Amino acid sequence: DGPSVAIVGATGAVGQEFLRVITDRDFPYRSLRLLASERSAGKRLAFEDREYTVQDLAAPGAFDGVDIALFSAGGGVSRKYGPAAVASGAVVVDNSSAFRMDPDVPLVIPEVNPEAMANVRLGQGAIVANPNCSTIICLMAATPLHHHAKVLRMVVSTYQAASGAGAAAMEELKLQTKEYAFNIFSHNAPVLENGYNEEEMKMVKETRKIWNDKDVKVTATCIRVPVMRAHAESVNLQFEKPLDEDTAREILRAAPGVTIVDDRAANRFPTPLEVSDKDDVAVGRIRQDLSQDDNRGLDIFVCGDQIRKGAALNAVQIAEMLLK
Ligand code: A2P
Ligand code: 11C
Repeated sequence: DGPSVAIVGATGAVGQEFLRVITDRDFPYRSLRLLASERSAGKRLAFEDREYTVQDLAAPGAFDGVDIALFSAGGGVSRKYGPAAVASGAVVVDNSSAFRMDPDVPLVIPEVNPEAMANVRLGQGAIVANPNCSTIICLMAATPLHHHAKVLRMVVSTYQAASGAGAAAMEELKLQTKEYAFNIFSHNAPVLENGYNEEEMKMVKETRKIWNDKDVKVTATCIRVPVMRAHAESVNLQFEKPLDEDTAREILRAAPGVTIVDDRAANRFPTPLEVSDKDDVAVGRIRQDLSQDDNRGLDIFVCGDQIRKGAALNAVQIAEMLLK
């Protein structure tokens, strides 16, 4: 029982994680179709006591009978094949940036803005966009604080894992660790006219859309570090109302999908390694920002698994909402 599911980009880093998350969460499905490029067509993949043959996404009828299509094969693939999946009646949960800023497409973090999906129904073709991983990981921790004291301005600095650039980049990090180990570099996304790179601008624009707040000020600096699969982010928040750090800690303790790791005495705080393969985003270094008056600022440090909550888990949670 359950929906008929297709995974587009099934051979990739996120595609493979979709499968693990489906198993871990016992996501119900009637049938499963694994789609990738013609390079992988014919490849056999074992999953949950069955063997599947990877099919060519470009073959006719790739989406016939599909209820939910989880896309993670890059923006170009989503733009090219997403509309065909929608036309055949599927709800596309798209992990790429292709449709995120389209005003008709909900951009959803289930713990943050589930209401954005109110008009999406299984059986009526539609696209739901998964935000960028850095945005998801940041907003998992920042949103509960925002709801309490209203963020006016947010300054983010990221330390991003290789996984965000795909399976090939993870392999490259393994092979070339000697070169990467003693260095970090500015995120590989193209740099725009205003000096920001695309990854940084995603954080700015997606936060405004997800919070439905066109006035919130956001700035970001995105850096790639030699870490395999979890992003770390330093987040500075400026609030409209005062928020003391003890209250912030209580709010975060109650926040779904968030774990506090904040042991000052033992100098134990979130690390990318510890959150790898975990669902929750870890938050620590929770402290009042000294540079702001009247408890109107906080600094926090968050880590989250880029492939999991930053991509596959968030998308499967969106799919679960469709089943309710
Ligand atoms: P393939 O393995 O056949 O190249 P990653 O993000 O880890 O690099 O993975 C990218 C995923 O997207 C892979 O599953 C890859 O399939 C798939 N993909 C890339 N380009 C295309 C394409 N033109 N058509 C279908 N799938 C594609
Ligand atoms: C990274 N955030 O870590 C990127 C990867 O818009 O979904 C995913 C890009 C996106 O490099």
